[in-house]
Amino acid sequence: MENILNLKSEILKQISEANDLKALDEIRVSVMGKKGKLTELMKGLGALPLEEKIELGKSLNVVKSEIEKALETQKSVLEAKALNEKLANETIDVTLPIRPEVQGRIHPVSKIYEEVIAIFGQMGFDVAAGPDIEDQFHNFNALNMPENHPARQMQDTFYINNNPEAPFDMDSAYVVRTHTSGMQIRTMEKQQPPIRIIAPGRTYRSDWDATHTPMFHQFEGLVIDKNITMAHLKGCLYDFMKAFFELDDLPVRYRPSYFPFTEPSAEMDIGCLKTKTELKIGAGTDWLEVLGCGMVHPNVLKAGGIDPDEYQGFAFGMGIDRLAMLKYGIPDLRTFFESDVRWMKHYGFAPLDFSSMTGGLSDNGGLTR
Ligand code: 2NL
Repeated sequence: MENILNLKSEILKQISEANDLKALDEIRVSVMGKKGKLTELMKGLGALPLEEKIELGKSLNVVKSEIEKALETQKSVLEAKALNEKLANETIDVTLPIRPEVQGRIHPVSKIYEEVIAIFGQMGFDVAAGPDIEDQFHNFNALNMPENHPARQMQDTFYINNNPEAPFDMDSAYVVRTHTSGMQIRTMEKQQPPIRIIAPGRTYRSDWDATHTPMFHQFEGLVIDKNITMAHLKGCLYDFMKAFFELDDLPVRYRPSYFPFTEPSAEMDIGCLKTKTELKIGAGTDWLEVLGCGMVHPNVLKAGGIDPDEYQGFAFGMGIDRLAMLKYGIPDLRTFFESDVRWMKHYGFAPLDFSSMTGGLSDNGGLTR
């Protein structure tokens, strides 16, 4: 009996001295756990004579509930203490500035891509989509470029070996598209006029210098209806150039040219001033070639399933990368695709700054480029 009372006061002392919840739980286990001191004593009761068993059992139960109560009390004391410590230490200074987020940048090509779509979207053009890997009909034949056409030669076009098991067959091979025209042919196949689309996307040619990369971006446009003329072509492209370069008064001229898929064909120049170090668009006496265009060749209409005696239209094509180089004064095209973050920091645009005709095409959300 004496022992039990000693043990009790010893345990109660330990409990009151426990500093944290972990220590308290260790005490609980050492007393009430499977091999705990009190548990062992309870187990020992079985071996005692009845009288003693009853008396000792009673006292042990009293001691046990006292200890349980003490554990419970100390537990809430320690929990309150832990919470108070947390509240005291973990203060939040709401006046601190937010941590700087790592912010991505919009690539100049993506920026121009959006701008071009915004301008032509405003003029009522749809945006076509199509595969990067084309069959030769959609990339060449339908565009009035027969089998022996020089542009089909291996040195310009990337041919795809469809079947590595068989010897390479140039005639049936697929190509990675050398222009986006295949999309326009596919649109004609699906849809009768009126057609008013632009076809932007990646294009591929085997070429590598300061103004040529093997992958580059292009957009082409196609307008077909019953009475579309060269006057529509001129008005449409003039409006586009003024919107794109954000100039109300932009000198333009059209020079006769040749493309297999248009007749007549022309190249469009815009007025500019070229100095040794600078290119200023919209002023001066120099000319800069910006795109190719023309009236769609009857053979191309036929290949797309459109009757050239009933319909006619114009088409144009230009390089998106070249436009970006011109608009932002970036000298080497190869740097566009090197994925250098320093380059992106310098030439890239603030994210979430979408190009729109109302919001300002080249507005940069108040952030520097
Ligand atoms: C250039 C010239 C051009 C076209 C592309 C075209 C497409 C169809 C029918 C007729 Cl489906 N023409 N595209 C027409 C004229 C010029 O591109 O210098 N591109 C970078």
